[in-house]
Amino acid sequence: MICWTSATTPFGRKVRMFAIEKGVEKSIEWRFIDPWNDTSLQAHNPLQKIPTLETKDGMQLFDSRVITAYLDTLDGPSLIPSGAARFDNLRFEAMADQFCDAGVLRMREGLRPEAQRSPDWVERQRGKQQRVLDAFEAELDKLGSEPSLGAVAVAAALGYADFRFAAENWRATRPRLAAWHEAFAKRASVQATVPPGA
Ligand SMILES: N[C@@H](CCC(=O)N[C@@H](CS)C(=O)NCC(=O)O)C(=O)O
Repeated sequence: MICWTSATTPFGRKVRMFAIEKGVEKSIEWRFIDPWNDTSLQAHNPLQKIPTLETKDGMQLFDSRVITAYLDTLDGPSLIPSGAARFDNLRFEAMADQFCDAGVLRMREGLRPEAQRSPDWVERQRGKQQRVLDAFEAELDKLGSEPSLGAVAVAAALGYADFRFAAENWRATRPRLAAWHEAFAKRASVQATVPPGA
């Protein structure tokens, strides 16, 4: 299998952590690219976004949620529980991914010429991020300490918060989440995927 990703994308980091926890990372060739400029990715994903996974059967899978769902079907322990816990996990993944979506939008807005930037738009995205972090703190009991889909997704989002928005100090008002992250971040899957310079 081939996965197009980068060293800094939080969505790709979630997929890499998931693959490590699942025990399938070595069956994937990880190709780091710049999705903003590398149009060759369009041959695999019309959206030209990372992560994109090509399976052994030649399926081109995206986005990251489809990739984690696929990887979970491979040999190895399932990281997505069944029953009600399944939807807790999918919900955590949705919140974590959209935390990162909001972050990417903020980052990209900051790269536009100053006269074209919208402070309202940035604030709207920042508000989404703050509410997601509050929801993580409030719902932590459902997350647990095992390396589930939800846990990996939340760890990727918090890693992204530390990487891009460290000055906002998410830990200051979320002590339970901070303790959870400190423990989870000791896992090899988290350590092996830290973005360069983070
Ligand atoms: N919902 C997507 C988001 C992927 C995404 O936004 N990736 C960014 C990099 S962090 C990207 O490839 N952006 C290129 C673009 O939007 O053209 C997922 O979960 O995979």
